Amino acid sequence: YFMCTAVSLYKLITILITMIIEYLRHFYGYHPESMKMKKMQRFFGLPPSGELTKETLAVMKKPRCGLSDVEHVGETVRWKKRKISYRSEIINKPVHSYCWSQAQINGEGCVRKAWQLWSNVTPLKFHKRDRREADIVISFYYGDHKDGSPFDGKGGILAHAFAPGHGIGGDVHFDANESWSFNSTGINLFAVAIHEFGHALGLPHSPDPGAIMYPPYNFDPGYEPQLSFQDVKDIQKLYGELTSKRPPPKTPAKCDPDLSFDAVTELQQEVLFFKDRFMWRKHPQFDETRITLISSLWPDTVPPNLDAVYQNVWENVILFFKGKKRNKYWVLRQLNLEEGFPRNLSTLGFPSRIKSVDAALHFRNDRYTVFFTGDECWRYNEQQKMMEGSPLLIEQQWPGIPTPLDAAVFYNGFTYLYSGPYMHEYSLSTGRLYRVLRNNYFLPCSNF
Ligand SMILES: [Ca+2]
Ligand SMILES: [Ca+2]
Ligand SMILES: [Ca+2]
Ligand SMILES: [Zn+2]
Ligand SMILES: [Zn+2]
Repeated sequence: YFMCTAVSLYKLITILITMIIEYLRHFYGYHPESMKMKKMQRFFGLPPSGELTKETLAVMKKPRCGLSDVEHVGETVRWKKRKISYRSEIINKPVHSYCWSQAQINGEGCVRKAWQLWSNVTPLKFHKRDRREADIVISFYYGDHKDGSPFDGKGGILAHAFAPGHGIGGDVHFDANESWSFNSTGINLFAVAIHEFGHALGLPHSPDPGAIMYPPYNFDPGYEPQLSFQDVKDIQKLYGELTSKRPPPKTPAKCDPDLSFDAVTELQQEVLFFKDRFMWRKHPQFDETRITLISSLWPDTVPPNLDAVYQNVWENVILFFKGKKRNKYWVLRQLNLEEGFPRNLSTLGFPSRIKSVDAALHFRNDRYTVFFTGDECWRYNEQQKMMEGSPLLIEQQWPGIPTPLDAAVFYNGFTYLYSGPYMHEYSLSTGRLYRVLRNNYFLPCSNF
């Protein structure tokens, strides 16, 4: 009897201790790491699960700027003058130093060109000094270079810069171990220079994925690096305005009442909304949706300004369409492009008059896909890999939708067809139109 009591007492105490620990863990930290992770996931437009998912790891491993993104401490400092000098000091002469001598970009060195982007929109003037002391010293360094932030060899951190100030203030360091280039073969020096120069002028990182001050490296061969609307706004706050001839590109906003989508698709449990170079990811477990770059999930393989996207669950692939001039489609398994792609649209069985598709709707259970082109829709049999019969009129299937469509998706047991700033909700079985909603219905309007 005594033994029995002792055992249950012991058990009881163990249970109590476990409960206390759980309680403490719940309220304090346990999760300082996971909180940090969530913060980071939010910053990069990932579902904020707080867990180190494969995708989170991929984002963390992306080449990037060495300055911290999430915590920006202290006041912003700026240069208290308009004429700023710089000097390019190429210690150890990395092979890539040809940037400085060769006139690669618009007949100028890429450094000069990068400064120009900032001086185009502010009253700032930058001039190069070869010998005398300069405000901003630009150098290439290998590994530890005695400023407390050693470089990490090829990949990872690409560069860092110091906020305006004396001495090392304003200086810009590039990791000499990177394979710097002017195109997309290595790391594009021009793109990184514009970003680092922003720091040298006092700008922190921006959570706007369209901004040059967004921390991960995201050079897109089809998109010439330039300041975004947000970059211009931020730098002008520090130094004042200078009206530029060309308005800077604005990152699409989900609160914009005129917002339309290029494409919408399901992907596992998520719904992805594509627009230009960007996308929003709607995860059923999280209310928050943040904008992110398409290239943050599918690096380099998927082009911007897509026509249509759908996931084929049976074959575990996702298909991207982009037409008019290119008239192609891409098939990705996991995050990798399948061999032989992109392929011509006609290989799916479209007649030659069809140069592009407006939207695609994949019927998972019946294993076919409907493609929308103008006021017609085509039924593609995914099992037999062939187009079924001739096209039908969209209005016969889904009455009330203005054509051409922008996008189409199944979600929560409904069919959603997008046209302009509106989304049309249809019954899955009868095809009856239930509601006409704003495009951001699934992307609650809050900042980003
Ligand atoms: Ca590096
Ligand atoms: Ca300096
Ligand atoms: Ca479209
Ligand atoms: Zn940075
Ligand atoms: Zn350094």
